[in-house]
Formats: sequence, structure tokens, C-alpha cells
Amino acid sequence: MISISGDFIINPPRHSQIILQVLFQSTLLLLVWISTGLAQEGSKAADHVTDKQLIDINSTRYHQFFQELQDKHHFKEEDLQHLFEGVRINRKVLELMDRQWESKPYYKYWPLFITPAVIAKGKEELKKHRLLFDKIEKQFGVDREFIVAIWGIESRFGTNMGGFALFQALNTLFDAYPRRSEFFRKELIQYLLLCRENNIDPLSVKGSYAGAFGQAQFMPSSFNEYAVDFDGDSRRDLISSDADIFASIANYLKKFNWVLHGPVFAEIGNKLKADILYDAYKKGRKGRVNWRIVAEVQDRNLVPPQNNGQLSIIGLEKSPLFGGGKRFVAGYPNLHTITEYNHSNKYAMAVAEMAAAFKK
Ligand SMILES: [Ca+2]
Repeated sequence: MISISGDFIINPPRHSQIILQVLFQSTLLLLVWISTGLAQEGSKAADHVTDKQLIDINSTRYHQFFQELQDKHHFKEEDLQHLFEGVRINRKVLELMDRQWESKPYYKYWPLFITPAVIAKGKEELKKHRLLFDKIEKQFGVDREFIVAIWGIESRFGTNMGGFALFQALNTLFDAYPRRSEFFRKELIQYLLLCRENNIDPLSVKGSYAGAFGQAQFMPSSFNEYAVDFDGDSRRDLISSDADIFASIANYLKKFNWVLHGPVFAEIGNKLKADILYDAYKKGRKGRVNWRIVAEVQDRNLVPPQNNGQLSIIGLEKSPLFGGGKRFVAGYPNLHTITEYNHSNKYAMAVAEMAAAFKK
């Protein structure tokens, strides 16, 4: 762009008006180009920090935060000062937050989780913990295959709980991720509460860059609300107790209305045959259609949903190697329950398809 303007400058004077016009337009384009670039860069939280910079505990943000922790939750000021002093921003956390894993097409998404090795391992774990799952299914009314699928996806059956210092990640997101700072402020409070109650050193826990931890990858607020003790030692241990981990996942699904042995999804073809279904599909996980309409429009025999529930419409991208396009499924209330664990329909479908693979 700059060299083109240069060429015009050495043209004869009689073209001066054109030259000016072209120069003006080029400059304008250049400015638009530069400002668009800046805007895109500027929207990334990671660009506003340097890695390992200290969080500013003397800022208004932290002052107010400490005040609330003292007033509402009875923490001591000197303890807070001591705990937060020296905490540094982890820039990697911000970079990862701005990557959208779930924007991958489904044909690239599910193979990240569902592999022959994972299916074999899941089946083995189901066998190994058969008696424990008998008890959990009976008490919580949640199918064991779904508990194991979530466990498998969240932490590779407990082998990968995340390598980020959780306290640092939560502080980074509270201090330097404006888009969701309020959310992570609450999670940081919940984290401090759970550490205090369970006698855990806040600096000792590792987790994901997004603040989840343990084998079920609960956020601190989810831990406080849904984690249960199921091995009888009166502690909720989602890092090393199988019983607590499985029962806590079950309890979470139960609290969001899981129906034991209920349908989860149904295939409805490669095309949506009416706008009403297309509109629901466009609404994402919150779109709903009466099951009778779905059955009639798509000409399918569908099992009626549990509890008079409605269906969501999900489109899953198929690999171009197999002709591309989409495969559509109707999501039942149990699938909606899984999206309470993670809001992505792709996540819920990966859980459902892994669970189905365990049953084969
Ligand atoms: Ca326990």
C-alpha cells in the first residue's frame, strides 16, 4: 500500500488531483487497516499485561475485595496481605482463555476425547468400581456411564487435573481478564472459603487455566454447592477419593434434573425440514421444540421426552472427508443437564457418545 502511494507521487503534476485522491484513499485504507489491527489486538487481555507482573494489591479493586472478605467472611487483613503479596499474573492463562476450543467443528472436537484407548479405560473403570456405581446409581439416580464419561473428558480419569497454580490463575482472571472479572472474583471468594473449610493451603492446589480443579474439574463455587462426601470420612475430596468424585458428579447431574435411564439424544437426519427447527438450532443450547413437531417434520419415530420436556436441535459438523455437511440430533432433557456442566452442545454430545460407547 505504501509503495503504491510512492509510485503516484512521482507521476506528472497534471494528475495531481488523482494523486491526491488516491493518496487520500490509500492513507485512509492504511489507517483503517492499522486501527482494525489495533482493535483486534486490544481486545486480547493478554496484551495488556507482562508475564509474571505482580498483581496490584494496593489497587481499589483489591482493596474492595479484601474489605468484603473481612466484612462478610471474617478473614483477617494481615492474613490476606500475607497470602496475596507476591502473587503474579500468569499471561498464559489469559492467552488460553481467549482461545475457543469449542469453536472447533465437531469432527475435530470429539476425537480429542473419544479414542479407543479412552473407551477401553472407561469400560475397565466401570468394571473396577461396579459396586460403588451400584450404590451411586441407587442413591442419586444417575447413569454410571455418564459419570465415567464426564470424568474421562474432564481429567482423563484423574490423570490430568491441570497444571496451573489455581490461586494464581484465579487472581490473574480477576485482576486482568476484564470480560469476566466479576465472575472470577466470586470464584476466588468461593475458593478461599473452601480452602479454609477444608484446611487446604490455597497455594497448594493445581487446576485448569480457567479455575477448575480436581478429577471432576469443578469450579470452586460448584465444589461448595455440589461436592459430596461419599466415602464417609466427612471430607469432600475431589482430588483423590473415587467415591467422592463419582458421587459429586452424580450429585451435580441430579441437581440439574437427570433422569435415570432416560433418553439423551436422537438422530434426526442431515437436513432440517422446517424453519421452526432451524430457529431452535440457531438458538443453541437454549432452543426448544416440542418433540411431536420434531418427529413429524423430520419424519422420525421419537421416544417422548421425560417429564414432558422439550427438545433442543443440535447440528454437528461432519468431516469433509465424508462429504461434509451436518448431522442433526435432537437433544433430550438429559442432554440439557450435561450442558449445565459445560455450556457447549459439542461437549454434551461428546459425553453422550462416549457413554454410549461404554455400553457397547
Ligand atoms: Ca470423603
